[in-house]
Amino acid sequence: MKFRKSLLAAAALVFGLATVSAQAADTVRVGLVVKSLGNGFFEAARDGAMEAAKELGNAEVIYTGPTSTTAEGQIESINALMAQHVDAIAVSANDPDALAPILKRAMQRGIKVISWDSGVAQDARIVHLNPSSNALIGAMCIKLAADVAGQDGGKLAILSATPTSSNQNIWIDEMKKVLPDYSQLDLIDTVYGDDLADKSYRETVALLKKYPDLKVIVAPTSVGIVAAAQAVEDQGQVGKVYVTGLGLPSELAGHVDAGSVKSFAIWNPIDLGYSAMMIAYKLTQDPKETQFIEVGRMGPISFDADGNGAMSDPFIYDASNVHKFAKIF
Ligand code: RAM
Repeated sequence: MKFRKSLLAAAALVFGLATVSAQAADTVRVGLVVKSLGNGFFEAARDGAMEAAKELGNAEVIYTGPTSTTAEGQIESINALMAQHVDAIAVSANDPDALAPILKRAMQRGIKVISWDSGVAQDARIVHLNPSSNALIGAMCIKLAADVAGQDGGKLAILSATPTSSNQNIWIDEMKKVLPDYSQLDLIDTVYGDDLADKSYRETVALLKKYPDLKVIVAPTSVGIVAAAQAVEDQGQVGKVYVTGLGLPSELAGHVDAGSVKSFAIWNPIDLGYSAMMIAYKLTQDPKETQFIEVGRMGPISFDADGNGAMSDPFIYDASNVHKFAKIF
């Protein structure tokens, strides 16, 4: 920031640019790197980050990411942000390890790096913001599956995002921890749709063909859950196979109406983007405060010794409330 400020001051002197204000140079620029562009979940998070920037007054969000959910694409986005001399980077990672070298380089250059939603290796960021307690998210997904499967239970499959998404992998581990408490549920497969609508759809159709007695698909991804619901409807399996997991009310209301989804969960993605932006900004102002960060309207968020913090609890949506929340995110 200081370097940019002196460069701008020099430019003002040399070229007589009296209008280059100190305020513009003081703007804190935060690169918000998402798993991929075109994902409604991240677009809602972007809106929250922009709200935080407005509230802060001297902050700017640079929303970026690859068109597909690859680590390579994210490395390109991060390189571009470094070339723009941003002050902070807040990333939801497609791969915790592949991004580590470039993020460490960014930190060596003074850029404050955090991860949010999907974490990176601990030494490649200052803190990581989980949307909620990972154990709670995993337990909630299985509880929703058990509820919809009823007393008789049945076969369960998981449709995840990419195999290297740290958030989905942690949630799946948490699901497996509670599954022994649900003897009526039988986890028979885990497949990956890579947070691509068409691949998630194809993987679901393949699951339906491979396991004719499948009862529930748990998709802990907002892209996967929509594709799975659509596939169940298109294959004429409504009422026989149910889809649950994590998704956006705005993208699932129609599928709740269609009956392929009875209930699902999510935290507020607008709040998550807002919080990530606030935390990244605060670290540029007070880099030593990494344990207890004031996050505007969300209140304080505390981070443990490993730098992990959680925002808030997920909320459950069903026919009674999905249309109301569909107007928000
Ligand atoms: C997708 C992404 C994101 C996840 C949500 C629930 O949009 O995989 O990382 O948090 O689903």
